[in-house]
Amino acid sequence: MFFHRRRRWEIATSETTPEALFFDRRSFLRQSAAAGTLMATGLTGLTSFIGSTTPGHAEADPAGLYPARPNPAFTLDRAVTPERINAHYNNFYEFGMSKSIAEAAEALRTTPWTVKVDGLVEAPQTFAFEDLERAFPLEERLYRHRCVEGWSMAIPWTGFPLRALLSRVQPLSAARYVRMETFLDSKIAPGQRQFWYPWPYVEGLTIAEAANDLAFLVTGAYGKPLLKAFGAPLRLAVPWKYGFKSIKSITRISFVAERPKSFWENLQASEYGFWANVNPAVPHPRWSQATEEVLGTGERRPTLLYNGYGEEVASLYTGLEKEILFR
Ligand SMILES: Nc1nc2c(c(=O)[nH]1)N[C@H]1C(S)=C(S)[C@@H](COP(=O)(O)O)O[C@H]1N2
Ligand SMILES: [Mo]
Repeated sequence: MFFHRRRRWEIATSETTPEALFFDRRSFLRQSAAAGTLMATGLTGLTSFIGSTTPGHAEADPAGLYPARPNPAFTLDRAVTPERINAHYNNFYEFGMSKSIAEAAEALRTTPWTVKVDGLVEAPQTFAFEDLERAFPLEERLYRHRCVEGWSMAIPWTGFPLRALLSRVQPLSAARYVRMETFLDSKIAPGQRQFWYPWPYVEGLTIAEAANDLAFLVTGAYGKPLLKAFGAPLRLAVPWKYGFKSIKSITRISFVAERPKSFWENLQASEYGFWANVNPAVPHPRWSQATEEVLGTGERRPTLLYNGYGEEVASLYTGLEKEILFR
């Protein structure tokens, strides 16, 4: 059946179904009641999405690390999403609830930037971002990216496998999970003034997931250092999981014994779990996951189990069938 659809990036944000909708309605009402008026926040979330053609300013590349060598092992079954589309359709709640946070994200200061690696490791270490970026060989990989809201993109990420960092810092055997955390600075991130969100953004993986070759620490995209809207200067890409697992603007990576509770799980555990592996057969409480809109094309495609990465990751989940693996 053919549906005539406006392209997603032409749809007003108010018509889309952002991940936060369930919660935002309540918080909006709560805040409105507190302020005694319906004027308060929330309204920014209703601003129409108007894409411009200029992406944000790329970070400097003094060491000439970009573009990095493409790794031919990572190919796509679809075209790369144009950068101008990707750069103006983002989820980055620190900078607002709409998809058009690119301008607001320019307030992020990424120099200096440190990444603290701590917890249950042989060699805890705080890296200056420039050192981290130079400490591991960078490569470019083409990855699919699937948001639980039902849209997808295809992105040339630059970075290095998370497991390279693991071998550098040597997790202890007591470490069972990797917990990752985003910056916390409400002076520059207006979203973080919305006190009802459990800031900072937190995500986590098991050690086995983190050691899988696909788990990628991203420092660049489209052959350049990361734009701020993409989560500069360091983000994660775990393409077999829903996009919310791919945490942006990471400041801390901790090796821990207990399963970390993520930002979204804290907000709404019935909708967002720890595993969040892509599965077209398991609907999210608010969205079918059977198909996805390929941003930039108007095309709708069947979604693939593990977002098409089953060969690489399915074995991570043998013996875990009792877990809620697909939410
Ligand atoms: N710190 C942080 N990381 C985040 C988010 C966020 O709001 N804050 N949103 C997540 C969600 S829901 C998705 S779909 C992806 C979006 O990445 P993109 O904007 O590069 O497409 O980032 C994820 N990482
Ligand atoms: Mo998402």
